[in-house]
Amino acid sequence: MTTSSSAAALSRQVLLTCPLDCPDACRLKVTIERGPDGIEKATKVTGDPDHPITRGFACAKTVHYPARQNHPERPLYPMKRIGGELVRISWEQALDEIAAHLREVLARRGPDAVLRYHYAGTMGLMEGHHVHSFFRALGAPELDETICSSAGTEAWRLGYGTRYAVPLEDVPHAKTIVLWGINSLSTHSHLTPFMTQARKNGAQIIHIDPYLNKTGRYADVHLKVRPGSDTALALGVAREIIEQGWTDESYLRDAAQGFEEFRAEAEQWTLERTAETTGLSTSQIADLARAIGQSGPTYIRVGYGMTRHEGGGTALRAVTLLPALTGDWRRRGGGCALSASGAFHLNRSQLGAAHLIKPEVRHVNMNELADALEPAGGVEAAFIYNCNPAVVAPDSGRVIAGLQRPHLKVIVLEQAMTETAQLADYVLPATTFMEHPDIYTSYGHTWLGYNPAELAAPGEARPNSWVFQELGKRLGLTEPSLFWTVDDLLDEVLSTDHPFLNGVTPEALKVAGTLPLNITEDWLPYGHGAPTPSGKVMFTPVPSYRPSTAPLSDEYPLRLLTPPAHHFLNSTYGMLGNLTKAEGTEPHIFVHPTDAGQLMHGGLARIISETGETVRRVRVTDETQAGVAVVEGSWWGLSAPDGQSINAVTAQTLTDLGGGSTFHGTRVRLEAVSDKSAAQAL
Ligand SMILES: Nc1nc2c(c(=O)[nH]1)N[C@H]1C(S)=C(S)[C@@H](COP(=O)(O)OP(=O)(O)OC[C@H]3O[C@@H](n4cnc5c(=O)[nH]c(N)nc54)[C@H](O)[C@@H]3O)O[C@H]1N2
Ligand SMILES: Nc1nc2c(c(=O)[nH]1)N[C@H]1C(S)=C(S)[C@@H](COP(=O)(O)OP(=O)(O)OC[C@H]3O[C@@H](n4cnc5c(=O)[nH]c(N)nc54)[C@H](O)[C@@H]3O)O[C@H]1N2
Ligand SMILES: [Mo]
Repeated sequence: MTTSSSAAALSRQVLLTCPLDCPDACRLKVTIERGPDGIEKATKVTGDPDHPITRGFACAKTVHYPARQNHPERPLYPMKRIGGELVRISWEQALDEIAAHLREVLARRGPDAVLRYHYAGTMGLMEGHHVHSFFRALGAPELDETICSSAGTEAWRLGYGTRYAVPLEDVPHAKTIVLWGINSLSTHSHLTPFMTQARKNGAQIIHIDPYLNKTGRYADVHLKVRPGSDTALALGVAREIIEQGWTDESYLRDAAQGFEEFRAEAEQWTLERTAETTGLSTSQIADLARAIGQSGPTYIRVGYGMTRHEGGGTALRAVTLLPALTGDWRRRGGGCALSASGAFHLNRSQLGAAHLIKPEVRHVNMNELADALEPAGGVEAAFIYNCNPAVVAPDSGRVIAGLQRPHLKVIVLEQAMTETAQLADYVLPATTFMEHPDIYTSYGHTWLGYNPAELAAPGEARPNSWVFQELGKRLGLTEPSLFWTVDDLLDEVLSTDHPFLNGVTPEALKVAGTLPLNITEDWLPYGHGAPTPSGKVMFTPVPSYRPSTAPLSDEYPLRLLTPPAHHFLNSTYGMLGNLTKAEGTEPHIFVHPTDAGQLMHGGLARIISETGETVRRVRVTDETQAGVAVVEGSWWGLSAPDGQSINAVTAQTLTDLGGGSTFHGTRVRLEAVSDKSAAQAL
């Protein structure tokens, strides 16, 4: 696509899939301009008006992508720490030295001493997934990718098997929409037009979240549930649905298994007991049950928020079984959505050289990075890519200390000088999604995307895959899949005859740029059962409510939630956050008036948990509830008054299912600090 005839060579527009970790996987319209120096740069990002999910708009975060891509502090050359400073070196030197270190560590200690650490900075199949093949060829530990979705994924697997979701296009058919543990207006913004359409068709929108945010304000009803109590709420709702006779007996008989055991559990959750546990009123719970049980199809969009607690997997299981009670899976627009990922039935057998994983290989749970970096963990080379653990990993103080241990070489592949990159022994400059080709799935919709490299890499930035191939050559690795191109990978992942991929050929995808999976419009993912071993939706093992093993106490009277912010994607765009700091923006802690005590609105508070301490400016607001404090967003630590990430106070505690993270389950106390003493702590 080319614009402006006289300036044809100066400005053009291209369509590319957004690579960031978000369900929307938007089709972006990117304006590229050629400067007087002849160098092309992206200058503007909007949404593709013709893409049925993106619908012409980019989110409040990604409109800033050109600013981060063209940021003056973006690393563009390899760097090595020499005498405490990061100094520019050549690629040859960087790769030769890193390979030599690896050879030495492998000979002396074996592959257990080499750790890869990454997450979904890019969701590209090549730069985000296939690159792990280098480490699998070495036999290095498996990283269990638990920081985000594993509790939810495991909960869904137990109930439903493969992760399918109600198609977004069907949402306008729903008569009740329940947004449960998701701040979708910020974190899944392309759902909003579908909900607005449903609302025009008469739907009621209910938001279940411990504090009032953009989504609560958009909804018709906001239910301020007590954190960690969703299992109780779902069981209370289930009891009411059963008592009132709103269950779908034919669905329960034909498509589900274990309902009788579930009913016995739900029976214990009277409205009164549910109210006591959840902090809601009996009438709010009864109304919720009526809306879900009686309105015609109910669409329940669950988010990861409810899963980021000790009992988070069970909570998600309890909530997601509700449409099996009502049989809503049989009605268009009815059912539940967590992730649509399962619909991409790609051939993943060699993705990331998965075929090389040995049963005896050591596993590292990525939520336990702080432990893994302790001297006893024995790691001597850590490769960090697509991730910013100094900010996003729990117990970040100990992570930061670990990254600085003298016996450990830290190699960070990055597009930004993150706080992790600033701690590295080697920083290797990475390309962005506009500068490398890749393949993209989505967890919010069912379109597959392919991006060519639209821009030349600036400076000496290189794709992750290039770095690992160069290291592989230096180490004499012969695993063929390590040396695949994106075209090879595309051929491989599409080499399957699953009907959803009929017509989705490499050639067609590369011409179109994005293609929908071959799913019929009347598809009801769990209308007749589920792809579990029994073929049924599983009510067993029955979800049962367990209170937190770390209850609130006099010492720690508040539960701290740390959910995503509207303008950040995890810590991505944090760099821009630093720029806006100059305009007076910084992370705040929201505190309910009844908990404010000595704290001043606009003053500073020390947040103290069992893990650590950090300082934030206070906003006293009744948007939260008594006993609950909130800090939105994984801001770069240096945006905060004391230079620390909020993860200085979160813990490695894992969820009941899937070994997941518990970012919203921290118990804390707050102490007032003067601006002066906070400044001295810097
Ligand atoms: N703007 C923006 N968008 C993003 C991201 C971002 O950082 N910023 N991150 C992306 C990523 S990686 C992810 S995983 C998703 C996450 O997106 P979500 O799934 O929306 O985020 P969560 O952290 O899971 O929190 C969602 C909501 O759950 C609430 N919550 C916390 N505890 C509980 C509870 O016990 N019960 C209930 N019912 N609610 C609770 C929180 O207050 C929060 O408002 O968003 C993606 N999109
Ligand atoms: N307290 C608290 N902590 C949280 C959360 C929370 O809700 N509360 N959310 C958690 C969740 S859900 C998630 S998913 C994690 C996310 O945590 P991360 O995966 O660390 O996500 P980001 O902070 O966005 O950092 C991604 C990094 O990858 C880099 N990157 C992007 N593309 C490429 C590439 O092609 N190559 C290379 N080499 N680098 C690239 C970006 O520049 C960016 O610095 O954070 C978790 N941490
Ligand atoms: Mo995430």
